[in-house]
Amino acid sequence: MASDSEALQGLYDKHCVQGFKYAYGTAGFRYNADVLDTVMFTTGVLAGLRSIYLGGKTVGVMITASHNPPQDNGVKIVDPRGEMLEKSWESYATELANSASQNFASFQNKLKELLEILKLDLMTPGCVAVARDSRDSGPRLLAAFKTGTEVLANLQVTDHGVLTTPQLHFLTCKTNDLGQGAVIAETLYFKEFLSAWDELTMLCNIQSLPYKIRIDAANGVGAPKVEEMLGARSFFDNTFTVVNGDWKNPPALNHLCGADFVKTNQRLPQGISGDAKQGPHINCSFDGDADRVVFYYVNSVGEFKLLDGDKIATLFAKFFQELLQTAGLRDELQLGTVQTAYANGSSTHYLEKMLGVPVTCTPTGVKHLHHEAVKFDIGIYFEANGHGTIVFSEKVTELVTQKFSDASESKDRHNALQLLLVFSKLINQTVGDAISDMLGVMAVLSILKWTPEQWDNEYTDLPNKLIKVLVPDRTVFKTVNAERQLVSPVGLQQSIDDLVDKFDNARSFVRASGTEDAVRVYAEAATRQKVEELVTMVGQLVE
Ligand code: NG1
Ligand code: ZN
Repeated sequence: MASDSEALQGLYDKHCVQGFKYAYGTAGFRYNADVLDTVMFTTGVLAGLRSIYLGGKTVGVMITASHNPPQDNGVKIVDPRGEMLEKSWESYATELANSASQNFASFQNKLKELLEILKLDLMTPGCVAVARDSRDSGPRLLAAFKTGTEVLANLQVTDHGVLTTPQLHFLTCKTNDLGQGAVIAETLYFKEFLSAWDELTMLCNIQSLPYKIRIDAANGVGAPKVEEMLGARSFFDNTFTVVNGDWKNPPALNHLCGADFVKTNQRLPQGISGDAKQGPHINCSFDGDADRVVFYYVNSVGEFKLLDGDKIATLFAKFFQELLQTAGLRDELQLGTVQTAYANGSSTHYLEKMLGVPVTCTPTGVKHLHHEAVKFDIGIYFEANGHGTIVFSEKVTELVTQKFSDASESKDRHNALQLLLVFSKLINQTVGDAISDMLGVMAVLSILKWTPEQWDNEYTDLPNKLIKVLVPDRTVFKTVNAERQLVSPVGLQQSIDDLVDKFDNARSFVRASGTEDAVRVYAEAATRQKVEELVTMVGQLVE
């Protein structure tokens, strides 16, 4: 405890260094691990304050840099229901970090100011749950974080060790649901999703997966977790293989593998071959903290075919629409999808025009998508990179339960109603979750009896390309209209539009990354060659 100045300075001096300027970005603070000690310390303080502000509810903290290279790390705060930190607190987090990065006096003043604005007392009890991914900077940064929590006198800190990001979100939510005294451990996560899987396979009479699945775990924390989880059920015996599972070798993390590598390069990761002798199978890749998943296969003529976040969203949309129809709830429950500007134009067209499912477009970052998705009764949101989930409103459970008690309903209808409930348990509703999403997709494919090709054939992606352009100052790139139009630098959008007009079926937009010091340029066009041309030309305009 550090209510007096000297003790506070003692804690500050242990980890804080001066000179770096931080900003809470798309997914919290994320930088090279060497510059993170100060912000880890202040995040310890801030997470504690957030818990006190919320009446002692447990606030989660995840130390990870997801798909970024091994030398990076990061930290983000998770609110009590498992959702991302409330927006107004992102500024407090940034201000506190930057004050500490100036000197001790600034930090002390900023802390005092925050306590006054928020009307908080450092003596009030609070709870924080923390976990980290497999990066080698994790333990050092965790220590800085824990020292930060010591600034608060009565803060209970639960260290969950090494977890996937969605496990931490889930456990944070469960801790608050179950209340004081409940034993909250990782086993709860495995139990919850495995029971839903058991229920689903029993209900649909699924004895085994229709084909084998190869999981590229990006040499990250997803590897031991998915092995432990699926290993607990004989159902999965001989049906899954984990490749790139070397999570104890941090330099291998995300290197030539993982969801981001596969999506960005549109090719197979290291360790997975397109060999036809493998027998029927599907592949998927997690990212470094297992909150993203993309699927892929190699077709009969040897082409790599990606089934990304858009394909996952459309698969679920089609499935849930039919389920609602069979359940007799199509008019009563609103199904909708949420995408970002990076969603392939063909997927948006398929959802809106072929399925008739509404699509909302939001800025990049799951916090924006989640916020819109909860406005639907069944809200499906996925970023094209494979980060997403499905959220179910309370009305779903209420209506299903009500209809379920009506004995006059047919057997098919009963089954559909039950399936709706089971899916709401199989899906990790708190945040995108590679393991839970993977099981959700495998469940749908098993029920529909679809091969990867059948899934893929629902619509054809427009050729697309995403590139990074390094610029002297990315903050000058400002956008509106869910990031689809630039308002600064003045005139640039007009030049992009003029270029796009010269191509058929084309689209392109530019925005500053929230997680890397670069500007991203996305383009779609009618052919691969045209998209290469367009993206290169727009890239040149940006430079
Ligand atoms: P930025 O760097 O802001 O584009 C990237 C991803 C986001 C999201 C965050 C958080 C793309 C184009 N952007 O954000 O979708 O996943 O990282 O990890 O994939
Ligand atoms: Zn991630």
